[in-house]
Amino acid sequence: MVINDQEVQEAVDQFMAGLKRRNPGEHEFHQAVEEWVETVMPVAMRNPECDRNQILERMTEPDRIVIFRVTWEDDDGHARVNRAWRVQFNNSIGPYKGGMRFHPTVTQSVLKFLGFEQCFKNALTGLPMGGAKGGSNFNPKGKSDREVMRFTQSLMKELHRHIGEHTDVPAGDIGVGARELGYMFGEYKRLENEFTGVLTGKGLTFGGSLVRTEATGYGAVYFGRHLLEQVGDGYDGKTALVSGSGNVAIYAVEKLNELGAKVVTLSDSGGTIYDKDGIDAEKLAFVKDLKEVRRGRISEYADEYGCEYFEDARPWGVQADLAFPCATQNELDEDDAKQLVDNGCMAVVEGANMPTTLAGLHVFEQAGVHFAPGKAANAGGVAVSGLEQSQNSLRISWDAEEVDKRLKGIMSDIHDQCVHYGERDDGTVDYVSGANLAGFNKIAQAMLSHGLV
Ligand code: NDP
Ligand code: 2IT
Repeated sequence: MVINDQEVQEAVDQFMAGLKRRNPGEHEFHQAVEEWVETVMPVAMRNPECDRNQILERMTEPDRIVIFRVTWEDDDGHARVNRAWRVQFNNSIGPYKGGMRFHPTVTQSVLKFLGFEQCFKNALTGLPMGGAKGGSNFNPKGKSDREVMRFTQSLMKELHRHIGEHTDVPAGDIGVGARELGYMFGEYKRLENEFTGVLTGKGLTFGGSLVRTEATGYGAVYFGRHLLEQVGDGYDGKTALVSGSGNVAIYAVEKLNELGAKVVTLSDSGGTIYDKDGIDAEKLAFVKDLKEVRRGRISEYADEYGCEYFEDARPWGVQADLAFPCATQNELDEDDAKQLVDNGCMAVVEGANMPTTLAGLHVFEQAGVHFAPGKAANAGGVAVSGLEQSQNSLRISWDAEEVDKRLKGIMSDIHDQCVHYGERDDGTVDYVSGANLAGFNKIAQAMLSHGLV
């Protein structure tokens, strides 16, 4: 069936109008769906089964959302109230899987966009995982360990009834790391009297997987290596910008250093450090201690090493070959994209989820910048989470070499799928289309097999 661009655009506009009507004010969710539907609509229009079974409508409607109050007591004995959610988006190809985010900017819209993207990301890994996301508007910054513990325990008192190793397996995300996952696991175990792989990213002494901590950052850099090889290039001698200074950013820098690139920036919500000499292994050890142990600000790096610090700024004004946005959604907009293009940036690899705005993405597409979307490039984290589930089910632990080998294999396979579904006539690769279509095909097939559920 021949369908022209105008017909596709009209169908996209009509679909988005309906989605916006059904989900008013959920801007992040609208954005994630729009980026996706632009690429899958032509395929859906050519397949009458999609319309007959309302596949696009069903894929953009979460299976369920649980919303609940979390009451906890702060160190002064005052009651505090937060809101928490678990968005169980789609379990067609496996139990729900996806992280929990604790950050004051968390809303239902943010968690719906994250849960939606998680479905396709998880499908790309080749592992049996459906898509979900959860979290709370709780702000862990400035809270004592005991406050974080009490909040997390209170949250789990409700969440435990909605999750389980065969139902829904949460993990970490922004503001949820080893400490929070440890408390969550402890509380779940107490409430259910069961020691199971109900969470991933667990500590190594209670069922966690080696390389899970490093997996998202490492995986993004492995993906970037394939992307560069595809155009006959590599990391050696390249300068890279990394944003954020949390879990994903730190291990992206570690792997970029190992593979011969020089990273010159890191950031947090306070600003950006620019170290033109490069953030080498010794300086990165300082960042790990600063962020993972002392929970300090990135400006302290500039004090320590005497480099530049741009308050309230993001890294995208600095000249470099590569950009790895690894902080949060919409941290790279149209103007940032133009600046990167003007400065000769050749590739963007998303370590974060949806860090680039839709307008920014279109700037990169028009300029021919190689662009790896988060749902492909940052899938290494959830992939190793899937491997953690496998190890828990088998009651064994693989060594780091084995997990890293599997991670490399999965990232290579995701890259192959993107090329298979996204190769353009001129031989370049549209990774956004490729990732969306590969994930869509797999989930659509499973949904069609299951009937109208
Ligand atoms: P962390 O909490 O470890 O680090 C987040 C970093 O981003 C911090 O430097 C933080 O700065 C910064 N940041 C967060 N929110 C904002 C904001 N609104 N404005 C400016 N800076 C902000 O989280 P992760 O490293 O785990 O996650 C980073 C990104 O990667 C997220 O998009 C997440 O969804 C994605 N991701 C994470 C995976 C994982 O396995 N952890 C897997 C796949 C994707 P500050 O401390 O000042 O807030
Ligand atoms: O966005 C993500 O993929 C994650 N935060 C990791 C999810 C997981 O289940 O490991």
